Amino acid sequence: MTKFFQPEIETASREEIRAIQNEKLVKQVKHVYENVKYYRDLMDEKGVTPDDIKSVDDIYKLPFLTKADLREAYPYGLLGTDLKNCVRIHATSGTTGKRVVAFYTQNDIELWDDCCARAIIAAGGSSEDICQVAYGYGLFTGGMGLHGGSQKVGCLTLPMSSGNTERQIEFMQDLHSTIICCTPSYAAYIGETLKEMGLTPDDIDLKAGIFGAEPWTEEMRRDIEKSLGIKAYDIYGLTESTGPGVAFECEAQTGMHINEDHFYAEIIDPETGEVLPEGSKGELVFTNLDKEGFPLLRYRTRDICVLSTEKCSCGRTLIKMAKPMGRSDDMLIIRGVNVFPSQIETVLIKEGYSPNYLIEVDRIKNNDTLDVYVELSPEQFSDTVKDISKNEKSLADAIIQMVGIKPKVHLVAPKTIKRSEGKAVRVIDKRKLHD
Ligand code: DLL
Repeated sequence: MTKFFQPEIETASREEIRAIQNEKLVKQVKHVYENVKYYRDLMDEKGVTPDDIKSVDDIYKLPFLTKADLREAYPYGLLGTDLKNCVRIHATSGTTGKRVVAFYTQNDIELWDDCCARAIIAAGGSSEDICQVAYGYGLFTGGMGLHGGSQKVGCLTLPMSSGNTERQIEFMQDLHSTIICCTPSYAAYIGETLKEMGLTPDDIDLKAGIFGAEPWTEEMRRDIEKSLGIKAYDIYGLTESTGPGVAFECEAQTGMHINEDHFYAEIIDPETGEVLPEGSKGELVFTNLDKEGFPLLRYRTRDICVLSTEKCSCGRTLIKMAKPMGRSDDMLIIRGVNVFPSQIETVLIKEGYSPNYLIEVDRIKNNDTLDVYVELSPEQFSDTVKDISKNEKSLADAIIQMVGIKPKVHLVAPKTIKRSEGKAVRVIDKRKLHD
């Protein structure tokens, strides 16, 4: 079985990768300077010219782009080529403000498909596989991205999109799907539905899942692997950079290899913007090295993670990023303490609860409150009221240990928390309503 989709890149020496990046960056900066007025103005303001960028060592000289820039330049201000050369757009859902619209030329789509094909092969996929794509299709990049990768590998591709969960399982059984691609929260829901339909992992042929688009914990990974009888692989990406496939996990399951021939990654201090050395935790910044439609340079993702060039047992030399445990703007500050929803998820699953939960933050009489609603399984629900309140207390204690502040835990009846077919909504911050 082929282990790599493009071994010449995936296993190139670090020097070769660096040489490719240097060459592409110099070309891309020149191109952007000449063609994207918005970015040229930022460079002029900073007093940088394309001649100042001779290799990736000079990248720190370039200005950053932020989500605010994307909003200001919406929709065409950061376009890198004539609109007539573009063949597709994708967009973010725009729940946190104006949506981001990204443009793709035919070449951009080809390279994006390659990135997703690398991810599918790394998850053990081949042209023998039947790949069920249950990410949403449409403006969201998940469906079309994995779809393109799956076809490139030569898998039989099932463009299911998300939702209609029982039908997903019927197709899975009838067509013998071997790979599923969807968000981790939807994978958990599919696992739950499988059980409710009276089926077990032995009744389906899935062997691998490629899950991303939202933060998920190692505990959740184990839960999904068990409920579907598969190996679960992480995949990362963002609309601004292209979509899924910016980075992907291999069999080592210890972080995601970044497709460095297309995306140059940096970790910066989110406060000062200073580039941090390898191994430091900070904000991930990406430069599109060869994107034509939407060539963003030094885009601040707000995702917090760590990079590592440590040798990987899979043989790939591409740098690895750790699982991002949320965006800097997902971080809740409750009574002055930083809390990531993923920390609470880790505790819940470790304590034997389901990944169906909702965190509600509010401010009452100037005091922040933290309520965690956790759904019980039907077996857990049959406990007595006394047991349930004892369990609420012990779960609250476990959460204090992890995050340092006391929540009010509510163990609620099965099926009372809304299931996710795409990106799960884990937090309701009511304080924002009062502001
Ligand atoms: O979520 C692209 C995607 C689709 C990735 C399918 C993987 C699979 P956006 O909707 O623009 O694009 O959201 C991008 O989602 O900045 C991260 O905060 C988060 N994210 C994406 N993948 C992961 C992951 C798609 N594997 C934003 N782990 C990113 C944690 C992730 N967070």
